[in-house]
Amino acid sequence: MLSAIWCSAFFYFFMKKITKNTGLYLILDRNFMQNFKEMAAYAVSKKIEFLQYRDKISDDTTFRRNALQILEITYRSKTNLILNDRSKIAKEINSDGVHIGQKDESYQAVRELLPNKIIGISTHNLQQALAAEKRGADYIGIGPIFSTSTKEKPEPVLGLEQLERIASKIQIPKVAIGGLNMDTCIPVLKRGANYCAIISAILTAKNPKNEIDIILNKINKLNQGEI
Ligand code: TZP
Ligand code: MG
Repeated sequence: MLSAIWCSAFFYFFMKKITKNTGLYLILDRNFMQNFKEMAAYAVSKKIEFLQYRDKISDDTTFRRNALQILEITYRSKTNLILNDRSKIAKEINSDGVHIGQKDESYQAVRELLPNKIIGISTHNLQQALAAEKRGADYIGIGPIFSTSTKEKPEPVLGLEQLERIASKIQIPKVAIGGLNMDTCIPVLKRGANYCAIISAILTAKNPKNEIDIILNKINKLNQGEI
């Protein structure tokens, strides 16, 4: 009995949690890069709360290898490693969570597989957002906020007003996505999102680390009420 309590306390201590502060949610997308280690290490050094590995092209073996390389860097840190889809690999390697879309594996199946992990669900309208919250998602993605060429066949653009309307009715953390960059991230956070998820604006920047620094500085200023 006592050892069971110690065991749960141990896991509770090491389980990562979402702070629901405002922040950056960096997505390392295989289409834009092959060497993830440097960016993962930078994300950890900057205490970025979410790092997602998104890979629509690799087979499971390559996906697992890349995800493990990133996990080796994030697992002792404050950075949560979220895998896009592939919940079985998330289970195998013990990542911090999984992100699923509306047409991916069912939330219920993923929750059964990963009862204590972070599960995020992409949503594209208020109805989907409310449904995701009710099912028990740990956070929702809301998007695309602005137009993006990163995602194939994106849903219609929501814009800031729709974002605000959806965000105001949802209690769990909200991750805005789609066309976000150093200029659009702050307006999105001001409209009620907790995190800006960014792919191309960072990964295609001449100096991705510098881009991250600029965005984090702006978020810091926002948190301090300076902007
Ligand atoms: N879901 C909605 S928009 C999007 C995803 C995965 C792509 C976002 O990429 P970018 O380059 O930050 O616009
Ligand atoms: Mg998906």
